[in-house]
Amino acid sequence: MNELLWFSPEAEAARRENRPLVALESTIITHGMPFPQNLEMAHKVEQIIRNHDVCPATIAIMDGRICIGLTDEQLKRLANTPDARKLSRADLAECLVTGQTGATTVAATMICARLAGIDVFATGGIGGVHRGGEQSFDISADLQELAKTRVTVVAAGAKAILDIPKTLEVLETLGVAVFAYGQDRFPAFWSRDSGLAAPLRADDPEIIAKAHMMRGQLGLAGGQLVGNPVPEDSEIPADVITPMIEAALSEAVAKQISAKAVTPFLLDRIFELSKGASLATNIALVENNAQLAAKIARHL
Ligand code: PSU
Ligand code: MN
Repeated sequence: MNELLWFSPEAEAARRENRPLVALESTIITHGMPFPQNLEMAHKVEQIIRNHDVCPATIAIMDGRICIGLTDEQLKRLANTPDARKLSRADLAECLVTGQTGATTVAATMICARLAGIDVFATGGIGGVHRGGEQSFDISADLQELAKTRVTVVAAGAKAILDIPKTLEVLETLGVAVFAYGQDRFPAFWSRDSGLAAPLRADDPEIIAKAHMMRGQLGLAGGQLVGNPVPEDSEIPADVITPMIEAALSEAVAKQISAKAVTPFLLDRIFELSKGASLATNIALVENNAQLAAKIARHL
């Protein structure tokens, strides 16, 4: 395993000094945002975590190894690799063996964070049950991973491109702890309110950290999902974003987009349809999630 896991100098130093780390995913960089905003976002989010005296560790597969933390050069290279693989549990091993460059989704980032002993992970939004999932069976492997791997994931909820009620039902079935942070309702990525009650509410990062450790003590597999609402001044009202989501979804059906391509296609179309407004919100909420993840990590 030591040969497979590569720690950036910064992450290595944090480990040696027993300082907390927060994992960050890389699919958001390669498949979630256009260049150069993706690189700017990645740098900014890492800096936010450092400002809390916590070490950021962006995770990706490069040069046949699992990189826990990326140097500036590696981050730049990844943000400029448009054909990087989008990796989940199913294809992580094959990518390592073939030596390709791979970006990790929520699921793959959780696996790698666990291997590296990192408990907290910040991202934008998680994958979930797609609309029409009862027909297509398109359910993100992120949900299964939350059931299996003990990492606390801070996200702004699930996007309304998904079926949020079904996503919450599946998470409940799988025994995943799902919190809303600071409010009763589960957030919906661009908007603060999905209209659905969150199963759990947390107002204090320390409780989230303690619940994470208690799951470990109880021997419960699986992690926690913390839905952190986007800051009010960056929110896109539901009535503005909904028609764009509907348009993107119809296009995806017409073009018969399937499997791994669905989420990147929808994100890209909504970015275009909103003339970039969706991206500004996306960046603001990832920054907000990085703050909360750093606070949770400090309590662990
Ligand atoms: N949702 C977002 N932004 C993202 C993703 C999801 O709002 O960038 C990415 C994450 O990496 C997530 C993945 O783990 O898409 C889910 O893909 P799929 O739906 O194919 O499982
Ligand atoms: Mn899918």
